[in-house]
Amino acid sequence: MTIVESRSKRGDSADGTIGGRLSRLDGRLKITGSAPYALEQPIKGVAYGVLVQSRIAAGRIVAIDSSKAEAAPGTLMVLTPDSELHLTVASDWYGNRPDNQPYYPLSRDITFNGQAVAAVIGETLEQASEAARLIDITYEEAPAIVGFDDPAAKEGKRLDALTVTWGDARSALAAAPVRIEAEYRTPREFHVAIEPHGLTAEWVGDTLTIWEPSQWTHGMARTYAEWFGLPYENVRIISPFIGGGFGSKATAYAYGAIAAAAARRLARPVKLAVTRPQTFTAFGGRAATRQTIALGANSDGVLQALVHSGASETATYADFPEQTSAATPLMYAVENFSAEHRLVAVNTIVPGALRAPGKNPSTFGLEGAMDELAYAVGIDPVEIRLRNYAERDPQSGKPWSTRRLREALSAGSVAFGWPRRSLAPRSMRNGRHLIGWGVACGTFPVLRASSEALVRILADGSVEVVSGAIDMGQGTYTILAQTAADALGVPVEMINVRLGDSSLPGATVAGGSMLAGAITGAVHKAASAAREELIALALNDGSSPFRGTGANTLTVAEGRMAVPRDGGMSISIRDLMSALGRQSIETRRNTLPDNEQGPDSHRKAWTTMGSIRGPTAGDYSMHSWCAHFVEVKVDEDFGTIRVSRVVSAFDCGRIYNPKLAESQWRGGIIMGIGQALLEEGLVDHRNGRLVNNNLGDYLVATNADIPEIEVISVGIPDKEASVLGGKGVGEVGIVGVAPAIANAVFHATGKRMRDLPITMDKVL
Ligand code: MCN
Ligand code: MOS
Repeated sequence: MTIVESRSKRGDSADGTIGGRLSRLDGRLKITGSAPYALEQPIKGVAYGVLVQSRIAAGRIVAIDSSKAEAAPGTLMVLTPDSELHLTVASDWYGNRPDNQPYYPLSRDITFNGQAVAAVIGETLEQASEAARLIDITYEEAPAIVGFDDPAAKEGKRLDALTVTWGDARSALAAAPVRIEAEYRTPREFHVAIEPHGLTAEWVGDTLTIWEPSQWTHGMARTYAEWFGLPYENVRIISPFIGGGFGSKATAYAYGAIAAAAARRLARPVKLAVTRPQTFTAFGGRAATRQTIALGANSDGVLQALVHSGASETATYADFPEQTSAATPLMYAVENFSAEHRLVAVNTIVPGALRAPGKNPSTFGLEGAMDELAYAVGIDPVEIRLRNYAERDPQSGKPWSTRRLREALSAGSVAFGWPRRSLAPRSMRNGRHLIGWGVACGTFPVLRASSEALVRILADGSVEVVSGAIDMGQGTYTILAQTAADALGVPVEMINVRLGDSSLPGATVAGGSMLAGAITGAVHKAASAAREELIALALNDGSSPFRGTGANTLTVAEGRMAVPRDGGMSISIRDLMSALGRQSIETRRNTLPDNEQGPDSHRKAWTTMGSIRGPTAGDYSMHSWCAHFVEVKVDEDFGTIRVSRVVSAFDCGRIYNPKLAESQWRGGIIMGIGQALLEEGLVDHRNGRLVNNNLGDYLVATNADIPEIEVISVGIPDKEASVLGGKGVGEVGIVGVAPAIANAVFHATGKRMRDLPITMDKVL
């Protein structure tokens, strides 16, 4: 899909270059309904698949009778656990793969309520849905562990890789003059992207085309290829537009294997739309967490010890740690430290990554505990964070690449008016409303990955930027047009960006807030190389009009090449291409230098997460940082809580497009407000079923819940973090919002909120 749109009319001359406030190039297409989403692709001859999910949480299917479904009008095929689909287990995220292990996306063994147990393919969606209802399944139910508070749940296994210690935390804690200790909890949370999941799968011979919303076309193509035993090149994932993913669209799931297997059997394209209720169990949301944090400090609030132990829920059949200790070792200087994380197996689908996995629940504990410490010693909560400021990474000992958290605290404090705050809880009010002001910090690591981009200068002077990377709303189309315009010296209107197709050059996942840094780097390098090539041709080619000028250097600006002197010759790139007789100039570059791409083949580098470089892979420790300042109004009679003001300051390095970055931060903050006050997956204790599996009962923040949100950038270019100096933006905004709100509710009411969401019953 090529996007050509006019730029925003802000009159800002820097609009189309890096750092300009260019509006989203895909914005008009999306809001006018002209952006084709995966399931809207008109595929000829498509049949409709409907997924049937288990109604028990643990046990076995003892009988499955699909005769009525098979006989129903329009039924083309019924798949059950007894259908042999001939699939093989694919690699995990990191590229590890067991040898020749068969993969059964449908199974008689049930480990969670909502597990895929059958599918019907019909001529129409209505017929398939009706037939799906007619499948008779007899279960033999086994006792289920419905959550980690279930008496049957175990303490869980400790993950050695997540155990961090230095100094002697327990003795230092015992000796500390001031000690606080508390448990913090977060419930199951879900992505609820507005575009639900699903796909259309079509086979032509042994090539497979999949239209499916994807945060990672290359990674998902690899999975499908491995499931079906195909060469990687034989699978194509097409995903030009995505209605939000938040971590849920980075992986191919069982329903995808089922739809593609059905399409192969039927020799007909199959579309399978996951229904809204099914999106709560067809893939995993954020795991429930609990964590205990003990802080030891002196009477000035200077930390002496931190002891942290956390746990998260996982499935019985696979592990996904929602790492409560993800932020704890990073935020504050402390000489004695210990943290561990346990995984508790319960009957759920394996949880997954949801915006800022780990960092998000981790800061809910730590930033709440720091607030509790501030009150225990009678120090302002901003001041206590400055007193314990980590001047270098306490865990790795490496210097920060850039860490402007002090600047974030100070800019946020000034903009919010924090100095006017009175320390005591319940000391600020407005009529019936108790007013509370809270602060909390957040962080997210800089991850770096190999990604390629192709830049093509065409005969008409326009430029194509091509990559298999995706845009799910975060702004990739737009920032890549800006990056190419900047590097080439071509107006942004002349740039066409093509994304969202695994047959295009390889790119890493739009995840871990790493895509913008990775792919702007590749585009910048490729566009700069294209510009150099064009200049070299203009200087050296026999048919170049610049041959007679005697120039030994040329400039490119606003789509024209010129001799850099007053009155020097200047011609448009289009005329130059024509004079040179060139149809195109094409360059392809990788964002990582050759020596940092690791031993893996390029393909492996962008189809797995195995070669991603973590925040301390080099000489520095690299992270984004933020500080949130929040005001809440709590109705003393009713216990209702409104977030009435938010000011947040961010250090995300250089910002490629402030308009889009601000929108990313606000989006994260809005999700954080929902997380703090509304979101909670509720499990029926009788059958392990998620009861609020719809947008009416699983509450997320709406416009009416959201106040004015002021966001401030305090970042400076970080040359270690990425080619252009930016750090991650997409996830850090949600990190620290919930604890800032909980801290504000304490300030308003005097009650500690350690268990999300903060509902009125907890406040009264
Ligand atoms: N940006 C910038 N300057 C920087 C870095 C980023 O201006 N230094 C802006 C750009 O507009 C860029 C965007 O922020 O497109 C996000 O960049 P980045 O932080 O690199 O994140 P990714 O591109 O890797 O996007 C993934 C990230 C994640 S992991 C989740 S989860 C998330 C998020 O983005 N899901 C989103 N933001 C989302 N936004 C929307 N609308 N929908 C989702 O599902
Ligand atoms: Mo984001 S949870 O890494 O897709």
